[in-house]
Amino acid sequence: MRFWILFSALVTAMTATAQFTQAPLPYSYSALEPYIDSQTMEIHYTKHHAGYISNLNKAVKGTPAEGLSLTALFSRMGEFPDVIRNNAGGHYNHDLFWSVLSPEKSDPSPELLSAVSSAFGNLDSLKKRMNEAGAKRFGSGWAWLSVDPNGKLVVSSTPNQDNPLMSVAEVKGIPVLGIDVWEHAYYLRYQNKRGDYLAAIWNVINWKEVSRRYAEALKK
Ligand code: MN3
Repeated sequence: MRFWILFSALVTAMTATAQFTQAPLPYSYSALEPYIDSQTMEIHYTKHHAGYISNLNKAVKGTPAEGLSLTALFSRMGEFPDVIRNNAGGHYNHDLFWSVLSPEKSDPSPELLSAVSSAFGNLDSLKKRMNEAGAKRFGSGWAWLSVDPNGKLVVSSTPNQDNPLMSVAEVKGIPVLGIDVWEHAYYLRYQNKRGDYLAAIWNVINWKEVSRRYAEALKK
């Protein structure tokens, strides 16, 4: 554990000059076992997410996108090449994904629960809607729960590394929960059974963080 903290600090120091950096994972690679296996977590965090950040830093350098925040990039997505869209999305989406997972059990806040009830009926219906959105996504992408511009909860899905903050998204909103349905998120443990992965992931959802994001999104 101590080595891991030192290692994370070293990586942070080495990448300090880059515009976009990777926050430490808030738990160990094995923390979400048996629902998400340790090897998947390690490869996902150290190779996939880290790769999006490194490619994003390279892609913005010396272009009009340099110095813009992720949300600024997303709001003007049509102006930038796909390499920025894919890697900026890849960075933001994974950052959000790690934060909405946790080995510690928690419950949605009363405010979130009440919004879920009025939008979907109950929590189980929300899970069903999210799982359908994830299962129906052809190829790679994400399932999202977002607060739409009218302050209502909405479920959607995006292809590749797109997200609901992007000006190019079909359904726009501020995401409060995102589930990665790329094969790299589940293949080692679940192989082609995306539905089994989606059913299992609800055991490790960090409802405390989803509730915090919901409260934040309503203020915007
Ligand atoms: Mn991923």
